[in-house]
Amino acid sequence: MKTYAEYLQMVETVLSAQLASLGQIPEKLFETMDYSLSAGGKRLRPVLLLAACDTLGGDLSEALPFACALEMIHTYSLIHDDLPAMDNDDLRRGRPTNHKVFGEGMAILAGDGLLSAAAELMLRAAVQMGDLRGVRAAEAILRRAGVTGMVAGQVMDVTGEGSTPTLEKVEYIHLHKTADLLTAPIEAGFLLAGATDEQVKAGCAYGMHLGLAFQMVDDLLDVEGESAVLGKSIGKDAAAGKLTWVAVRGAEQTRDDAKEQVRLAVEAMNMLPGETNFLKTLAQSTLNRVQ
Ligand code: GRG
Repeated sequence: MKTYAEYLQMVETVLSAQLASLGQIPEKLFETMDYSLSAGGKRLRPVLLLAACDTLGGDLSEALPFACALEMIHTYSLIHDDLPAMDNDDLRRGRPTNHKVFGEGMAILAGDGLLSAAAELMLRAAVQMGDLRGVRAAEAILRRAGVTGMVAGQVMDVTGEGSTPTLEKVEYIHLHKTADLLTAPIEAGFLLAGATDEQVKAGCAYGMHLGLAFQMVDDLLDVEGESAVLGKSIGKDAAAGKLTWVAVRGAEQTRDDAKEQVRLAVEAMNMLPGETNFLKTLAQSTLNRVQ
């Protein structure tokens, strides 16, 4: 197993090059996509994918294109979420948002481009692998990013704005908008490593609990965090009447709920062979994150 910084470095080194490897991308389109893609961020999803694959003894060079593709999908979702028609944000990853720099039309196209590039990269890698592991990993990532996953969660987030917050609605948003895209790397990383169905199931349970905890802490940071450290605006959820965990449960209970989700994530990892300490520690660190 490697450290977080080492997995992150593996991703940073090839991320823009993976995009460029698709061929003759119009210069303006590449610049717009790469502006957000290379802006940093924690790279949590690709790091999770590499670590999950490593945990079960998989081949990291096979997993790398899938890790990059997942970060492209995450970046597209941030670009589209920041648009005036959605969250209308000016600041992301410490930089002006994509549409502020390139205009709304190009920001929409950059998101479209990143999503389709991700699918193309994963399927190209799957063809090269020549067995079904890559296809299954691509399917898992696209499913969790898609119309029963992140997009479904975002729809509830957008349409629920201003409505009465209920636990049922907020749980649906957290599970799909956030937890699905944090489960995707574990599911895909395990599939690439040739995991059994039972192992994939335990990995998905870990991802779901980690994702719920991550979003609970995100909701807390929107109330209590620092914009300069987070690299994005804060205080917007309550102002926009967003359905958040804090709105339903209050800050104190949200902290306890997040702790419980982390406990369940760690418990799910206990059922697995291999060096699971990295994933356990990462789940625990979610509770203290300030970014
Ligand atoms: C546009 C279909 C569509 C979905 C958008 C990403 C998203 C869904 C909404 C952004 C707002 C939000 C709070 C999403 C929940 C997931 C989340 C906390 C995203 C931010 O992820 P980080 O903290 O960001 O991993 P970095 O910049 O570190 O990658």
